[in-house]
Amino acid sequence: MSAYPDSTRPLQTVLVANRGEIAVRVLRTCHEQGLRTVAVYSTPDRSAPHVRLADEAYHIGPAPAAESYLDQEAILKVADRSGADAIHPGYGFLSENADFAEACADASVHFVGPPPEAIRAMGDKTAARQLMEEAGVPMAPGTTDAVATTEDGEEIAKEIGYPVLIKAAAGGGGKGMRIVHEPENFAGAMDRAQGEAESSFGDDRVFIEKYIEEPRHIEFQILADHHGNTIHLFERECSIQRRHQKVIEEAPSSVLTPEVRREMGEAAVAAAESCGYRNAGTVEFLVDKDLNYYFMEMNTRLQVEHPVTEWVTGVDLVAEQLRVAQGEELGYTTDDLSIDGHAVESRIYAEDPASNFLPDPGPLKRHAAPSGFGVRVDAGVEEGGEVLIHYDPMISKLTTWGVDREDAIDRMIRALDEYEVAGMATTIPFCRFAMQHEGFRQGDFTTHFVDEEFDPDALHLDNPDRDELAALAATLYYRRTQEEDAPTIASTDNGTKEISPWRQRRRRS
Ligand code: MV4
Repeated sequence: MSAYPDSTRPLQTVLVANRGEIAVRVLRTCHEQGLRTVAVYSTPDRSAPHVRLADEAYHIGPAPAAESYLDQEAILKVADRSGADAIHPGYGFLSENADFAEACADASVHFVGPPPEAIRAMGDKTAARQLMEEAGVPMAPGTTDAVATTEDGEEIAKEIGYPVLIKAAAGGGGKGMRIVHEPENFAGAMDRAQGEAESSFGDDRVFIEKYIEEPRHIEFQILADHHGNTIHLFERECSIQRRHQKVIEEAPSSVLTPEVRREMGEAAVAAAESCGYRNAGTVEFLVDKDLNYYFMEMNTRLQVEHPVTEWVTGVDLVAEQLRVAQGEELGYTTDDLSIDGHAVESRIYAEDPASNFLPDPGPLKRHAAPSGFGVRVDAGVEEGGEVLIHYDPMISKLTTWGVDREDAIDRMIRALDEYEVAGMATTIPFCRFAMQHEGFRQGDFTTHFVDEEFDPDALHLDNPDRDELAALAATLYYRRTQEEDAPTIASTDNGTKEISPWRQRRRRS
């Protein structure tokens, strides 16, 4: 039996059960609220930014997450020793672990997240589809139960009409998914989907949905308190991703009309209410070109891309999570909020976009992040630190705000140009590519953008480092060949200054 902590007692000490940028982000709001903070860390994270930022820090184990950031007992022991009355799980790690949320309750510590029952319901995608059906939330045609046999599956696929998608009931984030275009491929695909589901989740149940061909991924931010108030904070557009890893997000979506936004927002609130949701969460939809929308899944955590929502609503989502956790009422509705301007996020990963986004972790020799009006950087590593191979290779999230979408994108390009990283390849060139891509700038793209539009060769054409490399090469050449042949960079015969052709390249016409 879970003994929920007294939700009317104000929080005093928050343990952040995470690392990297999200731990830093949560700690910052805690400190603004006057809360005492406790960090936990693995051996290679001993001098990481989140450790130094917290009031206290406790070692919980070696590098492997299973022996540190996923070690429930070790984390609960720290909560006990440090007197923490709440645990913020961030995203990833234990954030969507219903057993951990329950263990927190048993230890009379607030889990800053939804009740275990809501995590469980949304973690099982067939259970989620059943709840959505009852709540009247639109879904792609398909089954609300696991498919029992291949024959049943073939029957259902025929009814729905091809192409169909076979998904793992215990899945999410794209694991164990198979697209089937032709009836003769169904049996084999179902077999492989079940095998992958079994080996990934220890649960071979699969279900079937109509495959939506060229969708956009649009998700709604939810907040729910313990007094029956559930609201949404509008949407984020997250279609620019590769292999189910988002790279660029924005708020609001440039395709939703006010009417569709209101309708989808109401559907998202109904989805959250259907599972007794509390705290911050996200309802994901697929949206087709005619703006039909279909429930995809609900993420029962604070999301990586939450800053774009914070930019356009002015709401600190972590502060709201903490307020709700200590039993306060939200005190406002969606109607009290409005969308102010536009925000874009570029995820800066230690990955090489020229080599199929291969992770490139290691020491961060230089890290000079951009700043200035409308620029926010949430970084989890710093210069002199290291992007560790054991965890997610994200260096930072760069978000920009603008009065409108074009303004936010132009500011993003400026910020990407200022961003200096040395020691590893990063996704900065990819993000610049996207920001300058005509289709992206027009808002004309789907989840297939990276696969269909991104050509790694295009990176070399517009890399500001190229200016510096060219200047360096010219200087070296000049020194070696001596005097006579001095290259004439950025000057003309009559001595008047001219903009270097390298710089001109970067200017958008
Ligand atoms: C879909 C779909 C098309 N039709 N469902 C991907 C992750 C998992 N959450 C579900 N996913 C999808 N479900 C139907 N009925 C296409 C995807 C999908 C996708 C969705 C959002 C963003 C990127 C994606 C990339 C590939 C597939």
